[in-house]
Amino acid sequence: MCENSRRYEYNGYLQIAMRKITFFFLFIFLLASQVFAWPLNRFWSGGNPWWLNDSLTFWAPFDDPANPLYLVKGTGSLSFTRATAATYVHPTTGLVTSAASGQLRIESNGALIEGQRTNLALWSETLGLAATWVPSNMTVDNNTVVAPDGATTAETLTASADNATLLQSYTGTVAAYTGSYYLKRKTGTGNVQVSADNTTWTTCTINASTWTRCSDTRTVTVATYYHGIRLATNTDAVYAWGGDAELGAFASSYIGPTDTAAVTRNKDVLTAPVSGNFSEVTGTITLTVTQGTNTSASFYWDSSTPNADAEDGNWAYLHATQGTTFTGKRLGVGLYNIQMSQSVGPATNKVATTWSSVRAQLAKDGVVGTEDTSTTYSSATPSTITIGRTQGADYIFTWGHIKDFRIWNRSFSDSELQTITAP
Ligand SMILES: [Ca+2]
Repeated sequence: MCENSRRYEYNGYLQIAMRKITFFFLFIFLLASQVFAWPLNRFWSGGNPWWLNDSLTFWAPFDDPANPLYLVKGTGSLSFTRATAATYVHPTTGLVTSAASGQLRIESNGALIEGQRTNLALWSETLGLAATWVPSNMTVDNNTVVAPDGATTAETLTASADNATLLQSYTGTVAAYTGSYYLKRKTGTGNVQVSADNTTWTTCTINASTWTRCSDTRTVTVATYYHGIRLATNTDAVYAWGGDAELGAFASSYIGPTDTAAVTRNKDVLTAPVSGNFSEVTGTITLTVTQGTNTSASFYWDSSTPNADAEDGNWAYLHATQGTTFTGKRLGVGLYNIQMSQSVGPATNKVATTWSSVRAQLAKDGVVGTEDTSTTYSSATPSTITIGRTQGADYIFTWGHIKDFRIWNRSFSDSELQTITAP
């Protein structure tokens, strides 16, 4: 008994000692973690060097499809309008998903900003309707597999001879039109081709495991054309869905489903308030832009004054013409116009523009432009910042994605621009 109680006593002291030792090391650990965490937090606050956050006035990440207008930081709120529904590729599910009118679409590369387009292809998800989609040397089986939107609405196209086609007629003017289709290989290895004019065909690289959106752009010159799909080799078979024929030199996001009439997707209009977020005297804007194969001009952001001038009504803007230039420009009193080279998309670029009373500069992917030190700032105050589009009546769109849009209320040095835009 006595021996046992002594043992219990000893064990009790041992446990207390162990607890004390444990608490001591826990205390040391917590102290150390605070000591080391402080500078790390200072440096990495918000995932960014802390010295950039002190003057950050506005930050729209555009990374949450469930909360597309969310601001990490800012005064007021983003505003978005689009008068029609639209589709987008959901960043989590990967499915072609419907967005209601007024819903900003967030894809994996950020906010998708497009202009108005019309899908001229009728019955876009009913490719077996022979009165509209005319098969030649081809069998069409309806609703055989799961489509890119997750519903079992995709058709199987099987060639019964070489150069089997599935075509739909449309009426065009003298302009560029683009036909696009989601395709996936079922059997065979022959060429799979698409065309916007049934004369010249683009061969598309597809596989048997994922859907590929194939497109072809042709400038049409007579009234009636046929767009569609061609299988070069007899007995080859593909899955097909989402026929889309648009007036334009590149495919925009899929517009559908269509049935007896063409369907129009209206323009995306995204704006941010100036007050509290933006200073016309000094500031910096950075963003990440991802563009497809749009070869025309595209705008990343724009601002307007209450009294619009002759060129777009802009106070300042940032835009690119693929294959030629990336431009930062400021109009009115104290013009600056800095340009850098720009490659043809698809590409993702981290870009920045900065301005002050003595200097303006541009940067892209860690490289700065040629600074302009002749600038004196305009007395005009912009009323709105438009993201991904011009303010003016000509409405030039990004036709791509804007992500991580930030405004600072101070001008950045060249080295800061290089750091913040480093790829
Ligand atoms: Ca179908």
